[in-house]
Amino acid sequence: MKTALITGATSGIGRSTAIRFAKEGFRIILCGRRKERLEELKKELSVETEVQILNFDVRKREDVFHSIESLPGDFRHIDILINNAGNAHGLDPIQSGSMDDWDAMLDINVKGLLYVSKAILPGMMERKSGHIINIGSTAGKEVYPNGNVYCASKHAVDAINQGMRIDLNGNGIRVGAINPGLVHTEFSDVRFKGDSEKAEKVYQGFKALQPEDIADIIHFVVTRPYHVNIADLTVMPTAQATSTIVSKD
Ligand code: NDP
Ligand code: 8X3
Repeated sequence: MKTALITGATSGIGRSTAIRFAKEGFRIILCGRRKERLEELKKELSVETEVQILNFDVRKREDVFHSIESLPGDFRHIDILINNAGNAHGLDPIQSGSMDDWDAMLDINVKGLLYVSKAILPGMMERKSGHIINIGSTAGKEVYPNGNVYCASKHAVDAINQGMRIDLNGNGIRVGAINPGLVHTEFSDVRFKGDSEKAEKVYQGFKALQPEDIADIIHFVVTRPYHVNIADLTVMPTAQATSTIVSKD
């Protein structure tokens, strides 16, 4: 039975991936800050598989390491790491952007991903096997108006994904990124700080990707034969051509 650790499992893409992995018989470690949601999901998925929860903020280095070191028995042998935790905070021109938003995006999307990877890599190196999937974004492939620092954080994920693959080459560890376009999750609620009307508008007038669509792709990627590494995959709704070109009713 393979063990997968999923960051950002309380919502959206991470939650759907956990549900899909449980159905497919993976042992799962659910991570996130919202403890109640983790406990609820653990209860739901424990019917199908073995589940552990780790309640930490990816920004807090020591908590990341303590949490991962606290894992019991078979859960310590992590085969698959889904680096998914992250969000956009704000959608403002650079000249009026909030520095707190900038800190949040760089600390969570970039440094948080690095801390979690650093805590898990020694085990993968020792076993000479493992699979790391970094959730990037189309925002890591192009820059759109007012996306500035979020786009920078996802361009960093793109660079880290390539860097990891280069540096880990020869160690039997697969590294790849999945870069989604518009996915209907809590992403825009977070970006617009709870303004649900604004958030819902983002997904109106076209069929956005659903978190289950990304979970399906993640499942496909991790179930390829071991010599096959999907290095970089971009997926958009059919209605989307670029970050700014979306065909709406
Ligand atoms: P959601 O807001 O639905 O989920 C975000 C998840 O990240 C939550 O589980 C949240 O958990 C977790 N998270 C956020 N901050 C922290 C933190 N400081 N420490 C630990 N966990 C944290 O959004 P999505 O599912 O859409 O986003 C998941 C990933 O997909 C992100 O990296 C995002 O950038 C990326 N993405 C999303 C797209 C979209 O259109 N939705 C498109 C392209 C990429 P909690 O708050 O409980 O800690
Ligand atoms: C999320 C997609 O277009 O809002 O990464 O940046 S977008």
